[in-house]
Order: sequence, then structure tokens, then C-alpha cells
Amino acid sequence: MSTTQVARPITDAEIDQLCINTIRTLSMDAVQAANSGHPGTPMALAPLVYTLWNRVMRFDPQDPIWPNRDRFVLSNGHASMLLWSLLHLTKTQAVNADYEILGQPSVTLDDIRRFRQLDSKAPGHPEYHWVSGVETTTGPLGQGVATSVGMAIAQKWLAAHYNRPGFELFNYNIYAVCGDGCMMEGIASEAASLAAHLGLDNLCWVYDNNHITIEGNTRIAFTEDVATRFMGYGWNVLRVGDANDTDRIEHALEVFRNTNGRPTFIVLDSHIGYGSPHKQDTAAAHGEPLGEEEVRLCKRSYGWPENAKFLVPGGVYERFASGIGARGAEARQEWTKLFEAYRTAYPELATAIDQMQRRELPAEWDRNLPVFPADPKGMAGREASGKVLNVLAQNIPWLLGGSADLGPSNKTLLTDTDAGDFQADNPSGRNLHFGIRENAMAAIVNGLSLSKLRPFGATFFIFSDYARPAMRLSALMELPAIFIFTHDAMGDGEDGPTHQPVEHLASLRAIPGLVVLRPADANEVVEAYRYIMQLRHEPAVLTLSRQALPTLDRSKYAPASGVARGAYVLADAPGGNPDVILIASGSEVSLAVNAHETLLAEGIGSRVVSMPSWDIFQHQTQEYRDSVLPPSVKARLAIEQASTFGWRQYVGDSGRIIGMKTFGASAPLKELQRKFGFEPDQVVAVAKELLGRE
Ligand SMILES: Cc1ncc(C[n+]2csc(CCOP(=O)(O)OP(=O)(O)O)c2C)c(N)n1
Ligand SMILES: [Mg+2]
Repeated sequence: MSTTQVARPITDAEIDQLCINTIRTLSMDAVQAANSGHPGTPMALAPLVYTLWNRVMRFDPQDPIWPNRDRFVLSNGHASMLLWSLLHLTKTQAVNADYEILGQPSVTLDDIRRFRQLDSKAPGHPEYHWVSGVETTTGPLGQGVATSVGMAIAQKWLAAHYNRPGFELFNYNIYAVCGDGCMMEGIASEAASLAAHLGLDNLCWVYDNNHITIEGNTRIAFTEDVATRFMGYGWNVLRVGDANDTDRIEHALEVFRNTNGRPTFIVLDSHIGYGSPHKQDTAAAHGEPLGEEEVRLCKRSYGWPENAKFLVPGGVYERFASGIGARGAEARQEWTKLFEAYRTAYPELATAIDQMQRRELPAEWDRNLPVFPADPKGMAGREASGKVLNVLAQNIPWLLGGSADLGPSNKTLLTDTDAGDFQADNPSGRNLHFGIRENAMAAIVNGLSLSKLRPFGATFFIFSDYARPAMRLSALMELPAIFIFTHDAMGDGEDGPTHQPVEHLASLRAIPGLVVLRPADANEVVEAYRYIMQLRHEPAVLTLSRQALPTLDRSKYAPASGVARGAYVLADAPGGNPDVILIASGSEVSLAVNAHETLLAEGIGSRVVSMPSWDIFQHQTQEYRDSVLPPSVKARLAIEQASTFGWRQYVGDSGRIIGMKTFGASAPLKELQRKFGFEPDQVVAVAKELLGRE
């Protein structure tokens, strides 16, 4: 297969063209074989990605996780065949979850032949974790470019903290390729605005300006002047009028590298399905196979053997090896030497970099975590969170983050005097100000996490909806990102139903692999953080109350360390034989405890189960789960100021749920608690009903 039937190239330009056409034809053949996929954009953008990878990027295919590599984000993820072709042709190596290089290729020609098939390393869209060399999962348009802003922030931050005179350890760039879809999505606008504000001159987006989306020409829905928009944000805007002009592309990328103080946006005019006699410049080239005959005609137009399939002509692998392969290897080897010298000069900083890369925590990361004394008045969840976060920030130097303009309410500001604010003129700051951009915030948090920092993002729980698409990707990518959501129920009563989450817990609990925690008091907040910080491959959501919650007396009730098991018996019936089980989370736990005491005084044995996390509980042994919720006890009552959706699994058919079946209302919290049944008397009444003791 690898012997050439193509006219033997002589000049450099001819070899370049051969490589470009290899990317094009592999893409067409793979889509044709899969009978699904997106051929047109890879055909158009092959010259771009070839130029970027083989002439410009510092990336070593032998070590695709080398920390100072340039990052490549394919935000128009449907064009995944570009990436599979590149990873294959550069012979990029596979890496496992323990960050070991396995000595086998990331993407084989067989994977490409089995594009979009089960277990192929050439899936439909770029999947981080699944295919080595993919820097972030893309497919939901706009996410990739927004994530790239997080990567760019991370590079600036790493450079500010770890570079030293003579040791420029971190100086990499971030390249993202995007299309009309990404440009239309709001998340890209949020991210672009912030990127320019922060002066991220390490960030370059290339916009595939082909005027085509699925429904046809962009004139039907997208007629804005994108270039002017980006100028308005403050980007350096360049234009390359011909996507086949590799010299102009290279020049534009050089201008990017020499631009200081602002990110670069390259408008690249291209022809989707380039070379296809019947489909070029039409939506038909976007998302379906070209057809056998059209593939042949395209190959003819490229001067390619018409019937050859999955052909990699002689000289192509070698061209990549002497381009990105040689440049990347040299850059990495130099860096490795530099890092060894750095290790001698700055051993502590080097250790920190090592730990970060492996997602390990520094020694004594949980030093000085507070223990809160019992207090009936107590403390708001967000207040406790702020205290814990600030202690953790002192112990974990690469913990950083911020809020979408709600820092003072979310209590997420790192007040330690040297934390500082991340700004263009202070890239070492650990307080990020995302502005009111929750969508981009969550994607940026992913970008920071992909860069091995430990990031958090925050807003009111109600607005987690705006962050959810990127949070879904955090889970899919198995990133230990942290989302801190305060005002988690009706605590902000007077703000009314627009500000009162109802379905959000259910919705986030439904995301596979996302750990959702709703702690009941200040000490559960501590334990929730203790659990979250040790996660290496799962994102976590912490939902916290706005209002003060009693700090439970842990000498009377079970210790808060039970949080680590997702649910635990907080208070029990005499002899551990409950008539009824009250299960609650967050602000409703102290309510359950109140009801429990009343029931006890009336001779009814109740058990209170604090259940901060369904997800963690579901991962415990059956034996443990049965010890908390004995199958023989059918009288069960769940209490949670949120949608009842899903609670049936814990209370069973004969159980009851005090929760929300409607939106909330605008009124002081106390009135809302009465209206919606979140008062001790009502809990007691339902418990008695369950036992037939009205
Ligand atoms: C958030 C989101 N909405 C919709 C889609 C479905 N979709 C995939 S590609 C596409 C059209 C994209 O057009 P463009 O970015 O211009 O890509 P091109 O066809 O030019 O490669 C759409 C609507 C998606 N992947 N993500
Ligand atoms: Mg397009």
C-alpha cells in the first residue's frame, strides 16, 4: 500500500503537495468506507494543517504530552479526519492513563480504515483520553475555541510562576481551527472577548471562512462581518485569501508569533470539498460521503491514482519525520536538558511541575483544614467553602479559579495577599475574573485542567445551565475540574423563581462521571473538598447554601467524614433499628435532624441519612449501601429542596418525597419553606403518615 503510484515528486513544493493530498485522500477514503462523516472540510483545510504541523508547530510525535508542546485544537471537530491523518502520518505515539508512552502508534492506518467504527482510534470526533495527541474533545461547536482560551491562560500562568532567568520552560503557543459554526456559537464570542481582554498573544484561531454550513450558504443566517467583530474585541486580524497558499499561511502564522499583547485571528478563505467537480463549495461536501465516482474524480483532479485507497505514497512519512518530527524531537530534547538543569537549580519548583503533570497533590495538601465547632446558628455553605478554599490554595500552589462576576457572593475569592488577580499585566494571578460568561468559564476551566492546573469556576447554581455543555465535556474527558455553585436552593427567596434552581441537581446527577456533592453543614463542606481534591479523573460539582446552616454537633451525631461514602447514617434510632428513614441533603439535613429529635421524643425511632452525593454512594459496596438503607425498612422519606426526579430509587414505591414539583416563588425564605413543606412539623407529619400513625 505504501509504494507510490504517484509521479515521483522532485521539488519541496511537490512533496508538500503530495503530503497535503495524502491528508485529503485519506479523509475521503475513510468517510467513504464508513459511509458517514465529513469529507469536505478536511479536503479544504489539508494545506492549513499541513503547514501548521509540518512547518510551524513544536510538537514531538514521540512524546505527545511533553509539557512545552504547542497545542492544536480542532474546534470544528467534525473535520476529525484532519487530525487522524496528522496523528497517523506523524507517527504520534500512544500514551496511557498513567502518562506512559506505550511504544505503539496512536492512530494506525487500520484505525483510519475503520474510521467511526467501535474501538477504532479514529472515532467520529476528536476524543481526548481516547486518542493520544488529541488535546481536547470537540464536536459541540464553539467548545474547542473556548477551551483554547483556558489553555492560553494556563501557558501564561505557568510561565509567570515557573520560568526563571535562563529557564524559559513554558513558552508554547495554542492554535485552534474553527469554522462558521464555531463563529456563530455564543460561547466563542464570550471566550474571544475575554481572550482579547487578557491580551493572550499566545493564542491563534484560524477561521475556515467557507460560507457553508449544513443548511447551505451562510447567507441564509450569518451575514455579519466576522473580521470586524474580532477587531472590535481587540484581536489582531489577518486574512489569507487562498486556503491552498501554504506560503501565505506560513507567513500569517509567523505574524502571529511576532504579535505581542493580543491574540491573532486568521480569516482563511477556503472552498469546502476542494477539488470535487460536483460538490466543491456546496453543503453536500460537508457531512456525507462524496460517493465512489466523485471520489475518483477528486483524485483525478489531485493527480492521484483514481483507484488507490488509503494510499500513503513513498516520501510522505519521511516528509513529516524531517519536518515536525525532527523539529519536535530537537525542541523536546533541548527542553528536557533545560529541565534537568532547572531541577538542580530549583528543585522545589521542578517537583511541583512533576506533580502537576501527573495530577498529584503536593505533600500536606490538606494541612490546616478547619474543623468547625457545633453551632446552632451555624454558617452558610458558601462561607465555609470560602474558608476551606483559601486554606487549600495555600497548600496547593496551582489551585486557581474564579467566578463569573459573583466572586463576592460565591465566596470564591482567594484573599491570600499574594494570590492576585489574573490580568494581562499580572499573569501570575490566581483569581480569575471570567466576567459574566458562564458558558466560556466552564470551557476555560476545562482548558486549564487540560493544562494540568487545578481550576475551579463558580456562579449561582441556577446559572449552571449556562455552564453545563462544557461540564458535560469535563466528565467525558475525565478532567478533575471543580465547579462551585452557591445559592443552591431557595435560600435567595426574594429573588424568586428565576434564581431558584429546581431541576439542576437532577440534571447534573444525570451526567455520567460527574461527582455532585451537596454538603449539609460546614464540616461536610470540609469533607467534600477533601474528597474532591483527591479526584484525578472526575469533575466535581459542589452546591452550597446561601444561608447559614446549623453546624451539627458531631459529638452527638456521626462524623462528617461519612461524606466520602456519599451517604451515611448521621443520627439513628435507639439500637440502630429505625421505624422510618429520613434521607436528606444540604440545607434539608438539619431539618431532618430536627424532625428526628421530635419523633424520638414521641417514641418513634427514625434514622437520618445525610446523602451529599448520589454518585459517590452508588459506588459503595452493596453491603455498605444496605447498612445505610436497610432493605427491610420500607418507610422512607427523602427531603430535598429540588426536583423530586430520581428520588424514587432511594425511597421505593412506598416511600415519600418532600421536594419541588413546581418552580419556586418570590418571597422570604421562611415563607417559601412553609409553602413548599420544608418545615420540621411537616416532615414529622409525613413520617407519621408513612408509619400509619397520624
Ligand atoms: C453546538 C452544535 N450544534 C450543532 C452541531 C451540528 N453541526 C455539526 S457541523 C455543523 C455545521 C458547521 O458548519 P461549519 O462550522 O461552517 O463547518 P463546515 O461545514 O464549514 O466544515 C453543524 C450544525 C454541532 N456539532 N454542535
Ligand atoms: Mg463553514
